[in-house]
Amino acid sequence: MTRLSSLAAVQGEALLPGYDPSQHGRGIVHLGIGAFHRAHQAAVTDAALSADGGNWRITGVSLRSREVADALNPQNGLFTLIERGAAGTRARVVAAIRDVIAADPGATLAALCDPQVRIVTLTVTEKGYGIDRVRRSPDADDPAVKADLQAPDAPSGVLGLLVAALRQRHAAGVEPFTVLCCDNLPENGALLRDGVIGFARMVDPTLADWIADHVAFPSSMVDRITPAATDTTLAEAKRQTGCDDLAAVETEPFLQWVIEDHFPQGRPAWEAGGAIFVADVAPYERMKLTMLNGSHSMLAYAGFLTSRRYVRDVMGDPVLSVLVSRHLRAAASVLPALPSIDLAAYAKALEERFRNPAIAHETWQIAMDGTQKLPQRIFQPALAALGQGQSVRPFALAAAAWMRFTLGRTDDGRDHALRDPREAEIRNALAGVSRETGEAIRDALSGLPGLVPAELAATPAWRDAVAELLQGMLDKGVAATLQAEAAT
Ligand code: CS2
Repeated sequence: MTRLSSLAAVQGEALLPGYDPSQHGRGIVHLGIGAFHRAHQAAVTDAALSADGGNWRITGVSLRSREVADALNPQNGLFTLIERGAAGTRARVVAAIRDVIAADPGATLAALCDPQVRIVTLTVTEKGYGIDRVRRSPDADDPAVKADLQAPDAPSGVLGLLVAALRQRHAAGVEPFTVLCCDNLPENGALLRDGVIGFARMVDPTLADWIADHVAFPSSMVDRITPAATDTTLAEAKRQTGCDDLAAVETEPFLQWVIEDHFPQGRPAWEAGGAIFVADVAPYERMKLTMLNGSHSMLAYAGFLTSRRYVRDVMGDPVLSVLVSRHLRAAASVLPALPSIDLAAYAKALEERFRNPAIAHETWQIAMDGTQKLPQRIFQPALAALGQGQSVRPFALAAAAWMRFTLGRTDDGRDHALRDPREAEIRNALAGVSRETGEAIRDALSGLPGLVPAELAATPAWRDAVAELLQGMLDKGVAATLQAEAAT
């Protein structure tokens, strides 16, 4: 069978882009080209190119692995995007990606310095930035940050690459690009700005001032549930295009992208693909992190430990689904009211999305990187609940489930990997701690620097709820603890 590599080769029901890709130059470099980017920013950029044209095609970058480049480059960047909902499946071929650079810092830096590139977007995951989020500065312990500070002219990490590219552009009199963070971090643009300026200050203070004055870092909230592709994804792509497509992605029909409209060098007409432009993204970001991602993390740990492989299985379980609803209510109640958003309706829509029978989203996928996710998803909302005199128990349940997860064994005795960048620290913290004592485990994990806010860790209502729930999970098992909790 033919490999998907030109739009002319497509035979099937998949929709095609409304433009000729060869007529459009590149305007964007994207760092972190995984499935999420393809289902989200690439799809929206494709719609913008169809509606409004422009030289906005994307060079994708994988900082480490070759996998995506090996799949996409032989396909001239084309891939099939499969949207699966309860009502059916739709596919379209996306042509917004021009090429992919894999594990090649020199080529990445050259692309970032191209004067045609006016926007750099990023989805490198929470841990990928090398920013200490408590100090809001480059994390001196991060290996890439360390190496790049030693050799700032030959960088390979995110901060080092952005700073080196901005320096070269400045020296050559080329306008800087706009940096658009698309990771699930609160006020993600401002955080990345602090990281980039902090890094620049360590290597070239004048450059740091220039970046502060001239480079835009709009924040954005991104949302689309995108499981890792499987053989079923590739088989569906073949059915829809008549071609072999090794880079196909499947996702849900829903998509949200809320962006601060601050693009001094211009931007694609992303609104054509459904993006919403606002003056301040923070309330949207907080809503999504607290409600969607917070309940996701809770259900991922609770579900994984009780052998629920997919999110839809969790939602099909009467006990767990009650706890998801409870979590969503608790999360909504710590949020400020947003004009034009009904939080109860948002919660209902989220439950519907989690229930999507056509999406196989693994709880284990969401469970990874807990130390990077829980601060904004669980601990900050718990602090807000305390401040408002509300119960912290739903958040304590999520924290206890994560702590139980760090022990590396499910309720039915299967071992699992933690997949967390702080895994070694977690193991050290737990070494010598009794695996039978909730309080001891709670204290060991709460002591990881920068993880649980000190004020929360010191509050008796929080401490007691976490220890009690964790103790229940250790004594009676996770399932019985969840059942008792759902009955309260
Ligand atoms: C998930 C997110 O893996 C996770 O941690 O909570 O990737 C989630 O699916 C997306 O943020 C949805 O937009």
